[in-house]
Amino acid sequence: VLVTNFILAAAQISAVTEYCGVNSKSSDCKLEDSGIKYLFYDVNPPEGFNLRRDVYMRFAIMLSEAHKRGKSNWKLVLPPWYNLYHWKSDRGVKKPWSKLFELDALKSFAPVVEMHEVFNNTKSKVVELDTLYVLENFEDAFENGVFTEKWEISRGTCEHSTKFWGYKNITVKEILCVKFQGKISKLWELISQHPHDTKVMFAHGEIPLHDTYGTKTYWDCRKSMKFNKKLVKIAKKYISEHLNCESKKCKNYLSVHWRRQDFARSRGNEVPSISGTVKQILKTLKKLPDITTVFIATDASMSELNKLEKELTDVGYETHFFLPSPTITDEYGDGGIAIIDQIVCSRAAYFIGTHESTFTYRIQEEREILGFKSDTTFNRLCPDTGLCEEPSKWTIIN
Ligand code: GFB
Repeated sequence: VLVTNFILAAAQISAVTEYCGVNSKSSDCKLEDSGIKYLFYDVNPPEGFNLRRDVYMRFAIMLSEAHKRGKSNWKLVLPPWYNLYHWKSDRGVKKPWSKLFELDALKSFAPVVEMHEVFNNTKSKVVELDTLYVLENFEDAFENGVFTEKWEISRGTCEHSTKFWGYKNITVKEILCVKFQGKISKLWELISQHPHDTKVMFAHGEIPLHDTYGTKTYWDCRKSMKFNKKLVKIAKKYISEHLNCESKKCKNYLSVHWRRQDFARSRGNEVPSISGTVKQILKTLKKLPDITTVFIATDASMSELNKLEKELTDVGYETHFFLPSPTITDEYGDGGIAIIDQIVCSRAAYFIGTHESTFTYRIQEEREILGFKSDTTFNRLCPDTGLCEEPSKWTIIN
């Protein structure tokens, strides 16, 4: 009897696997029977694109490592890019990751799915989360001067949104407020408290720390975040037509990431004025006699940018910045334009970034992947006056 039961069970499992396998039509697939579990996450709403990319990596590594240890039924749900504070042209749009990144490349590293795939795999088209964990920081990270990894379900209420990226058909059974400090894999302890859950979500996914910051695994994950091929094509065409280079490692232009707007307002002491910026670019160009072209990536207003451009062209430097066509803006939005700027910056002979901007960090990583020498990458704009701390160098591990 035991053997027969075993054979029957095995046949059932294989039927389900077949039913929900890679080649199955997702609308026919009964997710509830397939044993797949979904991990959703979201990030503090005011956080921008490039911190979100880092939070993605923490979760992707958590899931990829878990897969290696047998937790192969968990999938990470990619939260759509929705109403990001800085992306004014994309209001109300739920942008899937495939618009900005190559999904196959992401999937080659971690078991990820787009939100629309989850809906397609759910017959009722309603996603009911079993538990939403709203993460919060402990008031005091250092108890008696020591940082220990810990979590605690809080009794009180915590701030959270149940809007779920504007979807009306995502609901939640239970919400738990959790004070959390430590590495991301510690979240498995929370998940294991409710072993029957098949859909869990973490709000404030930026609170848990990387398990493996800067290691080979970190870089393998980072390398898998390949930009959407169509965006790469647009950037390459721009570099070829305006910056006169056909290679991934150009020799003939300098690039600058000049972060302004809210960053300049909140970090006035760290960010140079327009003429302070020009002075520093010129100082660097003096050391690079073969370079006469400058590319500026920025979120500055047109009037600020025009001033900067004029000051550079007045002294003989060809100055460029990427102006998207309405078609590109409509198709890819502010996120796509940010990526094009990042690609152009990453291929320059020399790069100067904005101190502590995650937009700059992601360009530096891209340059590490391309194999540029560190001293052409880890350079920063300094404030007009006062100290100018050296930028940290996060070099690649292959
Ligand atoms: O990526 P991001 O969060 O880096 O920057 P920081 C925010 C957004 O600004 C990006 C736009 O998603 C872009 O939409 N942006 C910034 C740019 N620089 C450029 C650029 O050179 N080109 C283009 N096309 N767009 C932090 C935020 O920003 O700044 C925090 O994450 C907070 O939420 C803080 O706002 C002050 O790390 O620079």
